[in-house]
Amino acid sequence: MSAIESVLVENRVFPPPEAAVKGARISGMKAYEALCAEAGQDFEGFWARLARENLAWTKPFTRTLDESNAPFYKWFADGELNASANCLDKHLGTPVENKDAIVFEADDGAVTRITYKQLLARVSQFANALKAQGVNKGDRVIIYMPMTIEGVVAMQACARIGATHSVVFGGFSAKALHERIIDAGAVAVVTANYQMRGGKELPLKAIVDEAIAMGGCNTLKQVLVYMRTATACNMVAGRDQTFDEALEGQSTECVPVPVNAEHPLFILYTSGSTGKPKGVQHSTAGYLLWAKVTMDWTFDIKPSDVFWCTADIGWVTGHSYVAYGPLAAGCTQVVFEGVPTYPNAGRFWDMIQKHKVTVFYTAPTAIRSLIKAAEGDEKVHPARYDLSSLRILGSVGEPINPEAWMWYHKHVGGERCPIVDTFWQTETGGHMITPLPGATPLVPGSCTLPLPGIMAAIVDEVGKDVPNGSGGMLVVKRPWPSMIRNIWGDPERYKKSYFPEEMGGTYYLAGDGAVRSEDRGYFRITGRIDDVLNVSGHRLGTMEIESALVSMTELVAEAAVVGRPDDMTGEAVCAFVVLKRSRPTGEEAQKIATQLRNWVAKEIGPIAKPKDIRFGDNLPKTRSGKIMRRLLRSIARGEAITQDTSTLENPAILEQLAEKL
Ligand code: 6R9
Repeated sequence: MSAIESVLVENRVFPPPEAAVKGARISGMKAYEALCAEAGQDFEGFWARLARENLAWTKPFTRTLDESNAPFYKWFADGELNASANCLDKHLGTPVENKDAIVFEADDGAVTRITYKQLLARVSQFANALKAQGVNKGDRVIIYMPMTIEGVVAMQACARIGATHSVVFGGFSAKALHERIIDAGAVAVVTANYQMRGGKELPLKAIVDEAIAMGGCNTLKQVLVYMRTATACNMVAGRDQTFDEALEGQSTECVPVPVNAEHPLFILYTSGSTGKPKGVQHSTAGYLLWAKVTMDWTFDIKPSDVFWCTADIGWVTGHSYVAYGPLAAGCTQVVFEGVPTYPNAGRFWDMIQKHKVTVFYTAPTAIRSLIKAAEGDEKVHPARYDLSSLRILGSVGEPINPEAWMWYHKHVGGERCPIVDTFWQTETGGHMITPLPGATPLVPGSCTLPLPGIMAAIVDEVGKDVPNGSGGMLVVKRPWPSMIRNIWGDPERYKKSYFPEEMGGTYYLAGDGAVRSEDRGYFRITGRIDDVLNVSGHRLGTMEIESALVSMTELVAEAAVVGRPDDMTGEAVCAFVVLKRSRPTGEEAQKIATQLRNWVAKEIGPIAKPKDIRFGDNLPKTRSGKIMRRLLRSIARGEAITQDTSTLENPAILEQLAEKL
């Protein structure tokens, strides 16, 4: 049975264990329903209450929601605050100040701890260093860092002085970095000499140099380099400084700069359905509010918790649930530099045991690969570790198939930990649809119900609700504080991408298909409805990969990229390629495929490498020259073509493309 089929017939229900309900911040479905009712009756009052209770304001807001220029919504717009002060300073003088904020485990297993008070000093000192480099409120700073305490420090330091950060995932290529430096108009890049992953030392600074050498980074003045390893790297005099040089003589005190609630805290680039990545712009107050509240609600965070989110700070999950949420919530969190399979596939279980992790949040793709490893080698099976500290498990990034859910529940959670399958996106800032650990009965493979205040629905093309049991498009009918505010520098694209006119222009369109169950009204995400793939929880635009392939101008004439289901990575990238030379076969085809894969890795990053590559003399096209992608999707899945091919100009091509390398 395929994953999708088994979800359709899923009828197992797991009510929250009594121990999870008792003492939960949202205890029982009645408590959840009461919050939903509060939001339903007085929408603005509900959000205003949360914003007053959960954030420290230097200037209180008087107006909650401004819809006068929809869909450019403003929240708490006349209020002022500082995000870093809300994560660090607010704990001063409380029992939190001397507890560990971060327990950092390096790739090689070395552990470093830092208390809230020490972290505040580090962030303040780095903020002063940024100021000394001429970085001002409103400036953009690119952060291209490994998973380290320093990565979090850099983000918090930007927030402290009101600079807008844009973190670029350390696995992205020089070209991707170059594009983001220019689009954001960054004044500084914060990076490291190298990063350590799976025992290997991988360059970062060299990639920054390569990106800058591509030219056009006219706004960029400074590069700050964290020396993660002892290996020297190229330093450009007058432009580059090590952290030690930049921090030298800087005070460990820095008054946080109050910013307007709507001030852009960060820009994070993500794939859309066209070739150019979208710079998703987030606010300060609304964003931070939801990062904090979802820590409390979804993860039921208590002062005694040890929270571990395995996401990299290069993704939105690493923003909301590493760099901001856990600190705003005042818990201890684990930050991990390495990979789940080094030195062996028991690494996660070993770390949970060692650090007594209580709330663990990871991605289905990691779970699936660890299941496979555990089935092949009993030594890395979670049963070999003491995971009794765990009380809540989380999943994010892609749909979790019920088989993986059941394994996670049984072997990691010991059948006692609720699993929160959190649906959300870069654009939503924080969780949208998710179970609550002390309230929601769980159904494997379903993200269940929207959080209070999130007016999610499933509609047809014109925005009309579809009945439960029928598939449609996932929308959010009312704005919410942590929503995307703009696409950096492209308000038209913001409107066009997310607020379709046909639906009235104010519904937020998530870009995912979904269906609600007939019995409980539970949401299940069925996958993207646009040309975006989800590979191992990472969003990739098919157009981005196509443009990377055709930019190999010597070799490639034309390329079309589609996705197909994959047991391990959720979806896999399949590229259909027409070369400028004759169609290769056999060993030669293999060689060219490798060349193309390496090129894509260089242009975008290794995560975008096509798994399947097929060569054709041409692509299936209509008489008007349009590529028929639905046919390519069937071929990629290895399905027989049942669609109407009468408009196809060159039907013979289908057989050729169906040939595997
Ligand atoms: C947080 C994050 C967003 C896309 C989203 C959807 C998929 C995320 C999911 C899920 C099913 C879940 N997605 N969580 N699908 N169940 N629990 O992943 O952000 O990288 O922007 O990806 O991921 O397709 O639209 P982002």
